[in-house]
Amino acid sequence: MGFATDAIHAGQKPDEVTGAVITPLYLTSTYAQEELGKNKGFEYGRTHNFTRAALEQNLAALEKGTFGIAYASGLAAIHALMSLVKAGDHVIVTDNVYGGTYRLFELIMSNYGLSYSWVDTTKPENILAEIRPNTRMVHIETPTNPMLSLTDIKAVSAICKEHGLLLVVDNTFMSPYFQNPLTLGADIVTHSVTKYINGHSDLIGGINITNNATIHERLRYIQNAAGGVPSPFDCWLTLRSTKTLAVRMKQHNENAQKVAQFLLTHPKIADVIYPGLPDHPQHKLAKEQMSGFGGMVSVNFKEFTDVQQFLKKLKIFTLAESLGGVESLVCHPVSMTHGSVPKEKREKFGLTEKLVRLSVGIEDAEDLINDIRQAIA
Ligand code: P1T
Repeated sequence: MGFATDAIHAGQKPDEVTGAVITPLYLTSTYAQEELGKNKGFEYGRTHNFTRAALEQNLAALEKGTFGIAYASGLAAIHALMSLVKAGDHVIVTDNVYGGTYRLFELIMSNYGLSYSWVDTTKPENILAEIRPNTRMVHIETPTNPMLSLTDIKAVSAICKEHGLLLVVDNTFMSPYFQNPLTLGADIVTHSVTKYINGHSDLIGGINITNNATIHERLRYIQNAAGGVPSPFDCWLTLRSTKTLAVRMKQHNENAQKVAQFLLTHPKIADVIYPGLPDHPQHKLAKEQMSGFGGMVSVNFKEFTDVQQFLKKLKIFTLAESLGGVESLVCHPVSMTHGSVPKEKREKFGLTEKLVRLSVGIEDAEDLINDIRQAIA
């Protein structure tokens, strides 16, 4: 099936009891058991929920995967992946990831015997150079948040296969509509469902998707044992959202391209970072491994004072953390999403106080450009 068809139908059959076309919302913490050891396959809400299972099947289909395991947040999904490694193991991570991923790995999980190497994965050979006898996993984010740097998933997958390493790809920025890492050799795809997948800025969620039955079995066990599950209502809302993922992503892409083009010509802007621009250093790779360029645009201003004015004067773009919703947001990563990343570390990959990140929504592109024009003036 095509993406839009799967988005609307995968994991969702009409209800067997009433024929309801929309997957029912099962708000229950537990299930009646007929007698000792006899039940309908549902025992307890943390372990089983029909609405959650429908969402897991739906998102797995969109990522061309077999198994989906849902969580209460994107970070809960990434945290669960750390249960696939153990004390003494080493993980290689893209140097520029979401600040919360950095905080989880470097400031929390490192207290439990895990070690991390922060690597510029835009060059796959840098990964090769960091592999140690105890390396078990490579965790990449592509495109990265907020520098929009790309990693060649196929090339990294070849390295991981040769060295017996698990490859995890955080695909939050592209959504399954524009990029499917499992088809490029990744073992696990992780998403902050909070972002494009849900797309309406009204819930927090996460998902891990894999084709590997052994990984699935372990993650399913951890999902129940550690318990970071999403609420049934959030699963139901997300199912409602994925039905329009294809049309939303097309519009995000179209609007972001227009906004990026407009910013390119502005004298107060030093550079515009968008994988869809021919001068993006990895535009060729973007065209190869993604089927679009997404809705995120980052810009470096020439002066920080202009950044402050710009953020104050925007009217349609809201100054807020998060991204991927239908409404346009603007963020100052250094003081907001990436506050936990030390200055020396972030400046190495170009993240300074002059960088502004735009999550371009699906409003009328002309209104968005006019808003930017008045705020930057
Ligand atoms: O917020 P949560 O659902 O827990 O997702 C964490 C996360 C994981 N991966 C990426 C690439 C992300 O961007 C995020 C969350 N990011 C933001 C809140 C932000 O504004 O960048």
